[in-house]
Amino acid sequence: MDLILHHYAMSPFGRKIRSMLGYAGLDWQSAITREMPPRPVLAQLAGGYRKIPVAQIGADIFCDSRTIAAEIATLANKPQLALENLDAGARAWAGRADLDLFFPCVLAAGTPAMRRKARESMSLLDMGRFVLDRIGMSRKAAVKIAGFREARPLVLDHLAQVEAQLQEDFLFGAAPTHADFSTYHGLWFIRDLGESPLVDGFPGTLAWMDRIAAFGEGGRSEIAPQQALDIAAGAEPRSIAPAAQEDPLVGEQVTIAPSDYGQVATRGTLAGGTQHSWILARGASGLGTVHVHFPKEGYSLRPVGRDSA
Ligand SMILES: N[C@@H](CCC(=O)N[C@@H](CS)C(=O)NCC(=O)O)C(=O)O
Repeated sequence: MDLILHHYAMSPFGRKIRSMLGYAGLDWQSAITREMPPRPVLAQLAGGYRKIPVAQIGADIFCDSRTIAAEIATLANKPQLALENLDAGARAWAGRADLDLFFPCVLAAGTPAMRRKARESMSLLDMGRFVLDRIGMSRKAAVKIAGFREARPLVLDHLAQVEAQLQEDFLFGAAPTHADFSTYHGLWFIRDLGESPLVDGFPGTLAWMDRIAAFGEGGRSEIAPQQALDIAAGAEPRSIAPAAQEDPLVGEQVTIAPSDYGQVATRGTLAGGTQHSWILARGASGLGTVHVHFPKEGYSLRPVGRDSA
C-alpha cells in the first residue's frame, strides 16, 4: 500500500518529506491540503493535529516529519532516514535545523518572489487569513520564535556552519541522513521559493542543495483528499506488537499535542508506545478506527481525567 502525503506545495516540511521520498525512490500518493485550517479531511484522519505534513498508510496516520521519516526509512530500507538511528550529534543538528532555524529561514525568505508565489497559490482573502493564522500560531507558541531582525544573522550563521560541516557530499558523510533533509527544507524555502541570494556566498552548500534537489520527489501521483478517506475507511490499522502495549497508560483516554507551536491536541485511546513514538486509536466518523502515530520527543501526552485538573 502506497504512502499518502497530505501537504501543500509551499510547505517546507512537506518539501523535507518529498525530497526524502525522492532519495528513497518510493512511489507515493499526494493529497493536497490548504495552507491553513480548516482542513476537514485531516481533521477526520488526525483528529486535531494541525501541522503539515501528515502521512497515511491505509488506516495508520503519521503526524510530524519524524514519524513519517521513520516509515520511509523502513519502506526503503534506509535506516539513516530515521532520526532515532542517528548519533547524538546528528540528532541534535537535525533538531536545531527543524525547530530553531525553521522560523528564521521562513522569515528570511520573505522576498517579493515569495510574495508573488504565495499570491499565485492563494486568493487575496486566503492570504489575509494565512497571515493572521501564522501570527496567531507564533503568539501562542510555547517556544521563543525569532523575530524579523534576528532572522537574517541567524540564517547566515547557520549557513557558515553548514558550509563547514560539508566535508563530504552530505552533512554526516557520503550518504544523506535525516539531518540533511532537516537542513535542506528551510534553505530550499530561501533559495528556491524566495529566490533570495542569501545562500550564494556558500558554494559548498549550493552544490549540496543541488545534490538533494537531484533526488527529485519519487514516483508521485495525485489523489483527491476524499480518496484518502475512502482508503482509510477500507483499511484496518496495523496490529501493534505486544511489546509496544506495555505502557501503563495503554487503554486509557489521553490527549497528545505538540509542545512547541501549533499545540492543538488529538484525543483518543492510547493503543501503544515504543521508545520513540505513541499510537492513539480514534474512532473517526465514517472511517472506523484509525491509529494516529506521534513522536514522543517534542510532544506531550496527558491522561484525559487529569487534563482538566
Ligand atoms: N515538527 C513538525 C513541524 C511541521 C511544521 O511546522 N509545518 C508547518 C508547515 S511547513 C506547519 O504546519 N505550519 C502550520 C500549518 O500549515 O498549519 C514536523 O516535523 O512535521
